[in-house]
Formats: sequence, structure tokens, C-alpha cells
Amino acid sequence: MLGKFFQKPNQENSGRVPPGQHLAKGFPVLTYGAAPQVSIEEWEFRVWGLAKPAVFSWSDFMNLPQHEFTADFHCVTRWSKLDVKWTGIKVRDFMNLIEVDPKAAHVMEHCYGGYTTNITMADFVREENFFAVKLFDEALPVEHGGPMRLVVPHIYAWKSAKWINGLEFLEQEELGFWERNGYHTRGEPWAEERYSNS
Ligand SMILES: Nc1nc2c(c(=O)[nH]1)N[C@H]1C(S)=C(S)[C@@H](COP(=O)(O)O)O[C@H]1N2
Ligand SMILES: [Mo]
Repeated sequence: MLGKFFQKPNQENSGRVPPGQHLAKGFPVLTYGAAPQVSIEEWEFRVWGLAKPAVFSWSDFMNLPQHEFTADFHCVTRWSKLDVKWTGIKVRDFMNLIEVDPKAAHVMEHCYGGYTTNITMADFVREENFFAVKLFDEALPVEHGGPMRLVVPHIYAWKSAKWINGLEFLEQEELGFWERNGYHTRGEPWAEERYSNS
């Protein structure tokens, strides 16, 4: 009884769907609250905390190389979408622009609209993570986080912050919005790290 919104994984992709997940039809939108509208002219991206404070414009990001990424997307509310095609800027390329204190072990992702989510430095700087500016070859739609969102494919999608506009580098872990409200601090889909026990 999966209803019309979900499909059972077929044989071919069943090894790619983590336990307890179903394939979504289409690409659902999951936003807490209203989607902020930000033009690229006013758009700004800040880094602070255990990093030299800096502000970046849209064109600063556009000067970095862009790549195509195809990644599976897993929401903790039990839907997954395979082979989402994005275009974006590697987190590692952006990290080369900033000076981070070696003591920084955690990152708080900040967004237009006030959403936050925390991630460890190790999970954040993985080679496959990127700031997306296009979805299936079109400018990233506002409801999916446009003009820019983070995508962290190996972790449940609540860590893939939409409308991201800042990184706060921290020595100790702090909790973001959903993590304070019971979600797991890490959120690895294959281990079903959905909710915290505390
Ligand atoms: N700023 C912001 N980012 C967010 C969210 C949000 O509510 N606000 N929701 C998260 C959750 S729970 C999921 S599953 C994904 C959904 O991304 P989508 O709406 O593009 O499918 O965005 C994540 N990033
Ligand atoms: Mo989600």
C-alpha cells in the first residue's frame, strides 16, 4: 500500500535504496516554513567562527569551476530519489578560498529564512559535496533552494541546506534546527540514523 506517490524499488536499483526508504515519483519539496526569495544581486555568503570572517558574492562563486553531479537523494521522511542531476561548485574548491582554524571540527550551515543544520568537518569537506546552482540543467528552482543550496549526498537530505548563506566553523558540536528537534546528529541513511535517542 505505497499509494500513488511512491514506487517499490525494482531489482536494478534496490541496492541503492537505503533501508526503510521508498522511491518518490517526481521530486518532492520539503521545506519548514516559507521559501525565502533572494535575488542573485542581493545574495551574500558569509563564513565566521573558527575561520577568518569573509563575505562572498554570487560572482565570487561563479568564478569557481562548475561540475555536473549525479547523486541519490534520501529524505528521512522515507522517500528517496535516485540519479538527481545537479550542476554546482565543489565544497573543496570553495574551501580553498577561506582560512579555517585547524581546531574547527564542526560546521553550522546557515540559510536565508533562518534554517540551520550541523555537520562534522569530515562529512562537510568530502570530495562529492557541492553547492548546487542548477537542477536537471535548469537554474535551481526557488522551492528546491535556489539560487544556491548545499548537497551532501551521503547523509539524509536535511543536511543539504537550501538557500544556504553561511558557514559557522566550530570546535564543539552545536545542534541545528532539526537536530535540536530530535533528528540524529549525523543522519547516515544506510545506518538509518534518523532520530536521536536522547
Ligand atoms: N533552508 C532549508 N533547507 C532545507 C530544508 C528546509 O526546510 N530549509 N529542508 C531539508 C529537508 S528535511 C530535506 S528532505 C531537503 C528537501 O529538499 P527538496 O525540497 O529540494 O526536496 O531539504 C533540506 N534543506
Ligand atoms: Mo527531509
